[in-house]
Amino acid sequence: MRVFHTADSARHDPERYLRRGTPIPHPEQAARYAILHAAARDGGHDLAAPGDHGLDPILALHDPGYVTFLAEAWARRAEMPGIGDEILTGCFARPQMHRKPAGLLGLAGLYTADTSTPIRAGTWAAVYGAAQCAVAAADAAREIGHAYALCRPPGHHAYAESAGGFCFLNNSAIAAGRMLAAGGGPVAILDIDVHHGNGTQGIFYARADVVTVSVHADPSDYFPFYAGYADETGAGMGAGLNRNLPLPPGSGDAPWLAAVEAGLATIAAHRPRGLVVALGLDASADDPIGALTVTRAGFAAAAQLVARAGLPTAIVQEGGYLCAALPENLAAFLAAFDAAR
Ligand code: SP5
Ligand code: ZN
Repeated sequence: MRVFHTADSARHDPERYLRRGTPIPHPEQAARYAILHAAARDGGHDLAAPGDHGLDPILALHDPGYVTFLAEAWARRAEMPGIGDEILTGCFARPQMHRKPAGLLGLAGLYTADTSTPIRAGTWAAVYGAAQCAVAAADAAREIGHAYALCRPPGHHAYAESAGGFCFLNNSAIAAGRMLAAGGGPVAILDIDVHHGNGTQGIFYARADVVTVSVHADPSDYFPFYAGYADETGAGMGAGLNRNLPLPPGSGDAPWLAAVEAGLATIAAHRPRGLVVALGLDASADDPIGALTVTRAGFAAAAQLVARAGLPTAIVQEGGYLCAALPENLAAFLAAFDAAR
C-alpha cells in the first residue's frame, strides 16, 4: 500500500481537553502520528511524501474566510492579550447569531463548534499537511488503484466553515473533491469511524455528485449528538444520497460488518468512479473514547469488503486513539486490503 504522510502532522499537539468541564490530556495527540507511521512502516508499506498541491483542493470544499482564519490565527494572537500556547474560546456562535465579527476571539467562536480544536503554533502546518496527504491519496487511487493517507489531525467532523471534534480541514471530503475534479462521475465516501461523519455529511448533503455513508455509534447519547440519525438521507439535489447506519453502543463485529456491507451495497448501486474510506480506528473494543467493540479481525474483514468493491480507493485516517490495539488495527486493515486486491 502506498502511504502518504508528513512529519508536519506532529506539529499540532494539543495538551488539554475539557471533558465535562475538567481538563484532561487531549485524546488526539501528536503521538498518534508516530504510532500510525511506525505501524505502516513495520507493515512493509510504501511510505511517500504527499507533495504540495496548494490551497485549491482545500478551497474546493472549504469557505475561504474559514481557511484564512485557520492559516492566520496564530500570527494574529497578539489580538488576544494574555493568551498562552493556544487560541481557544469558550464562546460559540449559535445558528441564530451568525454575523462575522472583526476580532480574533469572535472569529474563533464563529468558526469552531467546541473546545477540542485549539489553534497552536504548528496547527496550520499540521492541518495543511494532512490535507495534502488526502489529495495525494486521491490522485494515487486514480493512478495506481489505492492508497492510504495518514492524516493527522483528523477531518470528518469539520464542516465547510467550522472546526470541531478534533478536526479542522475535512481530509476525506478533500480527497473526494479531488477525485471528482478528475472527472468521470460521482464518488462515494464510506465512513467507519465510531463517530458519525457529520462534517462530511454536511458538506455534501445537497450535492448530487457524492454519495455519503456513515457507520457509527448511535448519536442519541454520543458525540456528535446533533446529526447521524438514520432519517437523514440528503436534501435537494442530494436527496437519497446520504445514508446513516447508527448502531447501539457496545455493538461488535457482526452488526458492524453487516452495516459496512449494507453501506457498500448502497454505494455500489450508485456506480461511483472512486471511493474514499474514512478510516477511524476508534470503533475498536480497546479505544479509550470509543463506544463499539470491533476486534482486529473485524477491521481486517471490513478491509476485505472494501477492497472487493473493486473501486479506486483512497483510505483516509480519521480517529482512533492511544491504546495497544491502535497500530495493530491499522496494520490489520492495510494488510487485509492488500491481500484482497
Ligand atoms: C475524529 C474523532 O474521532 N473525533 C472525536 C471527537 C470526540 N469528541 C468527544 C470526545 C469525548 C472524549 N472523552 C475523553 C475521555 C478520555 N478518557
Ligand atoms: Zn471518531
